Amino acid sequence: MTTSYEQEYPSPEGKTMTKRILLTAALFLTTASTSAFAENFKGTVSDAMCGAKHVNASKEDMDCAKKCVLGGEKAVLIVGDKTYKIDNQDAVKDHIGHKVNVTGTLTGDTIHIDKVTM
Ligand SMILES: [Cu+2]
Repeated sequence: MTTSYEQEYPSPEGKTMTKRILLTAALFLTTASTSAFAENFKGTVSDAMCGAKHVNASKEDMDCAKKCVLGGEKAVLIVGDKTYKIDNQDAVKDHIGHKVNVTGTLTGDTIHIDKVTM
């Protein structure tokens, strides 16, 4: 009576759940080991079209950068001679053209911003 013998053991649902917990733990470990630490960046928020042209953050620069971003350009962060893309554009929408201190996580050439201060 193979059928009744199997029924005394944990149901298939039980096994699936254990697998799911293990999978979740594996995913968590992977995420934890690959995610970078938050870093500080000191730079100028500009737009993707003008880029480093607005690095001085003069009134003209701010006006132009704002116009460009409102016109659909993506905001970028200029740090030294590097231009970083910004993952969460909303974080800098009030700082277009400003010199800022940014705390965020860099992945490739894109920063996900946690905090912006002036
Ligand atoms: Cu511009």
